[in-house]
This record gives sequence, C-alpha cells and structure tokens, in this order.
Amino acid sequence: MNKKRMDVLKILLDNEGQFFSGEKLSEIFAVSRTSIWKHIEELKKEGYAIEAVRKQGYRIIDKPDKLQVSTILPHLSSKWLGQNLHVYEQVESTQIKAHQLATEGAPHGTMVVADQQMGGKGRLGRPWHSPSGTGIWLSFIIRPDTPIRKAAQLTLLTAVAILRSLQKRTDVQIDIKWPNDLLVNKHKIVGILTELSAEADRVNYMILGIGINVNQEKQDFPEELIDVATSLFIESEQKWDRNQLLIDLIAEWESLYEHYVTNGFHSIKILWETYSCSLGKKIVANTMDGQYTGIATGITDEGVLLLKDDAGNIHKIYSADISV
Ligand code: BT5
Repeated sequence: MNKKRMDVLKILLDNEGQFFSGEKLSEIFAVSRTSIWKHIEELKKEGYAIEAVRKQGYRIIDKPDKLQVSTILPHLSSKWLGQNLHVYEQVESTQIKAHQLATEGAPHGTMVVADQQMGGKGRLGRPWHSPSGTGIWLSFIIRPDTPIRKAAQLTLLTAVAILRSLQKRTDVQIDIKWPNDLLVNKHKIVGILTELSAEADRVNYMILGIGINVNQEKQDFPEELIDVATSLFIESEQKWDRNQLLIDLIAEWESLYEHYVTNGFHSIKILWETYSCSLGKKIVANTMDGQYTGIATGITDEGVLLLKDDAGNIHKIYSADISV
C-alpha cells in the first residue's frame, strides 16, 4: 500500500467510529478531495468498510480480519523491531523466510509475519499447526552482540514479553513452562522457536519464531492437538484483533530487550520465575542424553534449568522437553 494511503488509513483508524472530514484530509495531505476519495475507494477494496456522509466525512465502521502491513506499521511505537516488516498470506515457514532475509543482510529487527504456514516448524523438526485466519505466526531477526551460551536467555525473555503483552489485554491466566511454552490450564497457547547462526563463539544472528493461537475454535485443531492446545478465543470466548496483539507484542519485546541489553538478564530472570509454572514442582526432563526426574529448583543466570534429583544431585538442563 502506498505511503499516503497508509497515512489516510492511520488517521481514520485513530478516529475509529468517528467521522473525519474529507476536506481536512485533503488539507493534511495537500491533495484534492478527489484524490482522497480515490484512496478511500482503494481502502474499501482492501476490505475496510468506510462510510461516507456529506458534510461529515469518512468513518471506518469495520476492518478486515487480516494481518497487514497497513494496519500494523503506522501504529508501531518501536524504534527498530518490526519496522522492516514483511507480511505474507501464506508461506512454508516464517523461520525459513527470516533465515533467507538474514543471509541477504536484513537489518536487526526485521520481521516476517504470515497468516498461514504450510510447513510451520516446532523444535527438533516437529510440525507447528498454523491455519489461516486464526493465529499470529511470526519470526524476527536480531543481531545481538552476545556469546552463544547466552542465547537461551532470549527465549526466556521472549516468553516473558509475550505473556506480558497478552495480559495487558486479556484476563486469561498464562503460565510459562521452561523453556519455550506458554500454557493456559496446561494447554499450549504459544510456542517459541529460537534458531541461531554463529561464528566461533559469537552469535551472528538469531531468529526468534513465535506462534500464538488466537482465534481458533476447538474444532480448528487437528485430533492430536485437541487435548494439548488451546487459543485465546477458547479461553476467553472472545475474538481478538490479531494486528493489535502483534502491535502490543512488538512494543513489549523491544522494551524488555532494551532493558536486558542495558541491565543484564537478572531482572528478566526474576520476572520469568514469577510467571513459571514449573519451579518448585516435580518434573521429568527428556534430554538428548537421557531422562532426568526431580524438582525444578530454578534457572541460572544463563537461562539453564536446574533440576535436583532424589539423591540431591543438581543437573543443568540446557535443552529438553519437560513434563510437570
Ligand atoms: C514449539 O516447538 O513450540 C515452537 C513453535 C514455534 C512456531 C513458530 S510459528 C512462527 C515460526 N515459524 C515457524 O515455522 N515456527 C515458528 P515444540 O516445543 O517442539 O512444540 C511442537 C509441538 O507442539 C508439536 O509436536 C505439537 O504437539 C504441538 N503443536 C503443534 N502445533 C501447535 C499449535 N498450533 N498449538 C499448540 N500446540 C501445537
């Protein structure tokens, strides 16, 4: 969408439900009223329901339920996260797109969002169910100046940021399960996939992939997910504006990350511990080198989970599937 049309849209969205005069719009943009009218006609084609009343002007009465640059970009308060934004109707996986962009030199904060993924990825090659019109499937590139051993901190920071941004709008009680799941009543509502490219011991770039189940109804999940997955709609019996949730998440993630860069991981760790549902509980950790059972006693300053077994030995869990 061209810049002027996006700006017209922003004004109408900022004044949603109220009339904004065509004359004022033409003054603001220093164009004729016919030119404004043409922008309005184009916006209608994109799915906006806009009412035009003589002497009163234009007002938006309905927005398309679509993730789109024109609804997101003008409302971002972030300095860099999401400012280079790519939104697709359908992709294989936003992770793959983000990796491609990163190798082509895309800047820190570049974001890829899709309405539908045909081959959404979880960890260890597991699939991530990403149907159209329901969720937020996104990946973004960051280029942190950090050693590899600290990369896990960013998965935990991401979990905290998503939880906080969702709880700004909803009353749904969300818990974090180490390292990358957000749960509601033990059902997964968000998954996070962290991938990185490194040289020697330094991170070259990281891709943070996030899948948020927003408006799925129970029957939208395939059989095998019915008992393990949930969505904001299922938990709150209300449909949510995905563009708005994404705008909130971008603001929260960037501000938490800037805090982390300036002050270190410690306060993020404290937040994470407050939201965690695994700490102090008996857990089973399935790792690459075997299964450990014991109490999750905490996380280290590097984001590694500490598990105390029955014999009192402490194990550091770097990567695992956990059941609580
Ligand atoms: C994850 O993996 O939880 C990471 C998921 C990351 C998805 C995002 S979407 C945007 C970006 N682009 C991608 O291609 N991926 C990222 P893991 O912990 O391995 O969990 C995967 C497991 O979660 C699957 O084996 C299923 O059991 C379950 N699952 C699959 N789809 C789900 C969904 N939509 N909601 C809840 N659970 C799901």
